[in-house]
Formats: sequence, structure tokens, C-alpha cells
Amino acid sequence: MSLSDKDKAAVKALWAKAEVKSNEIGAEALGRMLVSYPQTKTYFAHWGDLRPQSAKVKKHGATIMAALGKAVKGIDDLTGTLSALSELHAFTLRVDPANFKILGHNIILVLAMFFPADFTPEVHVSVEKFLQNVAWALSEKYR
Ligand code: HNI
Repeated sequence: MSLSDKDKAAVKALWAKAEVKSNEIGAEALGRMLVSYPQTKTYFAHWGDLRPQSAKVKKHGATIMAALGKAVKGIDDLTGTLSALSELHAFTLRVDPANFKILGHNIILVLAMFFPADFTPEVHVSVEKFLQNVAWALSEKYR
């Protein structure tokens, strides 16, 4: 489902607020994914400590959010914006693309936790569509 101008505006507005807290948001989302969807831990086993408070989990949460920040800026061409990352996840990291939806779910949950007043049903649907499109773009090179 492609993003309307309204969706893009809603995502950009929420992101403008989220960006300053993006390290915290990313760490919370990644930490939660690893606890509540333990099958995702296999990809990060080489880190050793995978508890949400571990330094590596926190740092990688920030890395993911920075990449998503770039995706928000490149929202008109998500496939192009995310093509190198898609290639990395497909061929080097070999991440099952089903996991992109799982992380997206954790990110949307944490955004709702951090910004309850902003997270109207209209904003929810736009952010959901955005994360869905990010997951599709990241899956693009899997063929
Ligand atoms: Ni992902 C590395 C972005 C979902 C497993 N990932 C990265 C990097 C970025 C990134 C950026 C660092 C790249 C580099 O070093 O050049 N990952 C994203 C984004 C999403 C995502 C934007 C989805 C929204 N990654 C996932 C998921 C998994 C995943 C769902 C597995 C469950 N990613 C990895 C692994 C690495 C990684 C594993 C390498 C980590 C390391 O440092 O060893």
C-alpha cells in the first residue's frame, strides 16, 4: 500500500519529535524485540549479552533509528534509499525478512508509549503503512 501525502506528513511530524529521543526509542524497541520474540536472538548471538540494558543492544538500537531517520528523509523512494541495507540483510546478514515486520511492530509500540498524545488512530495507520513499506523495501533484494 503506497503512502499518501497525508501519511508522509504524519510520519515526518511524528519523526520530528521522535528524532531527539531516537537512541532511547531504538534501544527500547530492539531490547523488547529480543525479549518478546526470542527467535530473533539468533542473529545477534555473537554479541553475547542480549539483555535490553546491554551496551551493544543500546548502540544498535540507535543505529537502526538513524537508518530509519534516513528512510523518513527518503520517504518518496524507500526502495532506493534502503537498497544497500536490503542487500546487506539479504546476502551478508541473511536475516529472514519476516523479522522486519517483528521489529516494525516493536518500533510502533515504543513510539506509542513515548508519544501517547500524538499517537491518534490516524497517526497510527500512517506509521504502520510507513513501517510496512520499510519492511518491503528492505526485502527488495531477496531474490
Ligand atoms: Ni538490521 C545491522 C538497520 C532490521 C539484524 N541493521 C544493521 C545496520 C543497520 C540496520 C543500519 C548496520 C549496517 C552496517 O553496519 O553497515 N535493521 C536495520 C533496519 C531494520 C533492521 C532499518 C528494520 C527496520 N536487522 C533487522 C532485523 C534483524 C536485523 C529485524 C534481525 C532480527 N542488522 C541485523 C544484524 C546486523 C544488522 C544481525 C549486524 C549487527 C552487528 O553489528 O553484528
